[in-house]
Amino acid sequence: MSAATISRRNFIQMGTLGLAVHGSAGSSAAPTIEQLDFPPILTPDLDFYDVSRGKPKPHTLDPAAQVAARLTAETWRLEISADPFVEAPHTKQAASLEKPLSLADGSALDLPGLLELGKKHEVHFLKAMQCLNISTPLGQGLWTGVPLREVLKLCGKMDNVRRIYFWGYHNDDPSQVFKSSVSYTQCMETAPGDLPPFLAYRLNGQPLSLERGGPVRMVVPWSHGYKSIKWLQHIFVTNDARNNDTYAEGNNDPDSFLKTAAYVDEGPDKVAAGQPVFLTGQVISGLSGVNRVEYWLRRVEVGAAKLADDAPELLRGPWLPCSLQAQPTWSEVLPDGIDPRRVLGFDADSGRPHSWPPRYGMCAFYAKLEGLKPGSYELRARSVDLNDNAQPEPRPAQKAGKNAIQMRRFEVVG
Ligand SMILES: Nc1nc2c(c(=O)[nH]1)N[C@H]1C(S)=C(S)[C@@H](COP(=O)(O)O)O[C@H]1N2
Ligand SMILES: [Mo]
Repeated sequence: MSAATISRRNFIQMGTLGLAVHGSAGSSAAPTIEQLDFPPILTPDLDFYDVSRGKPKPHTLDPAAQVAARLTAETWRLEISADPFVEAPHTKQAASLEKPLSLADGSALDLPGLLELGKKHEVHFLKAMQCLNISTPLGQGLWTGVPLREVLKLCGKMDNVRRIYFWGYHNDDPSQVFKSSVSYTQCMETAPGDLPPFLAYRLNGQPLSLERGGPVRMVVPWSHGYKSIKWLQHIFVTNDARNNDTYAEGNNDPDSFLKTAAYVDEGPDKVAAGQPVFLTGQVISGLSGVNRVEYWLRRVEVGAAKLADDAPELLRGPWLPCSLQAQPTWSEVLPDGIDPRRVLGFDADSGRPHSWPPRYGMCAFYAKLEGLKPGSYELRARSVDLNDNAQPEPRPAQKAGKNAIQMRRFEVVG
């Protein structure tokens, strides 16, 4: 990255997810708002920050091993089976499927079969991928696939099904299974204009890479990343109504929705007096939407202790408004052949999202601070949702999703 970069992240992907300023390295001219170069609305497939458990990672397998693991477009198969589990008092009858899909009898679904379903039922959805336990968004993509309920209908009549589990390739080692689930209702019924869980086979208009969970990955639009199982190979219906997602083992809330939250980019430690300071970051629209993003600048002594998110001083502010990145021209941003009017969460007439940023999506925010006197400062940003809850409210429990107020320190030198 050039020396003119004014903001960057810890991640390797900082070139695409972070924010940079155009200009020649070493130039002493202060950057302007027009020079802020926001990360792309659609993160390129291979630029997502990767969160993958287990070994070996599918994308490190050699071509023959990828074929053996059924991780290529030609060899991919999906099995769907029913859980025989019964246990009094909550599960008296076992789940059943009229026509399970199995490798053994040759009925497992292949990719052409899934794409055929797509001709009738295909959905497109713009989603920010955000890990419940990582305090930086992983990327945002335009995901294309088939609703889970349409795939389950291939199995005929289902009885006594209360949850649907799914997991992917795990090197045949049961201890490596990373599984997640949705309830029967979440799978089968979606409010008009709302978003069903779906089996994604394209990202940003291209086949999903193996790195990103291809050939086929689950996408659960409203949730953190742990529901969006990569390298999908198994669906398992059960009458055990409890949520036994692998992620629940880490004390995480396995029913959590994405949280509305502002995430702050890093910036320079020192700024020359007289130069403006830019605050930039990304704001994710969770279940409760985004009303606005605000910042608070606090003058501090060097080495001052960190303030709690509910410290009276912090709540008092003053919190001042940030600007949101302008909405793009969607026909220019979306992949060829994808009509914005057909993207879920977008208006069928105007082709613009029902909100900005779109629900479960994200956009950049920024503020320009000028005239700061020499000294040490802390700069914080927070979102305020459509219910008027300022971050980290209404869900300050971080195991329901990381949304602590983020802070950057810097020094203005005279
Ligand atoms: N099979 C499988 N799917 C998985 C995971 C995994 O470890 N294995 N990690 C999950 C978690 S916790 C997150 S946050 C997202 C990250 O998605 P990404 O790597 O595409 O950014 O993938 C999810 N899907
Ligand atoms: Mo995650």
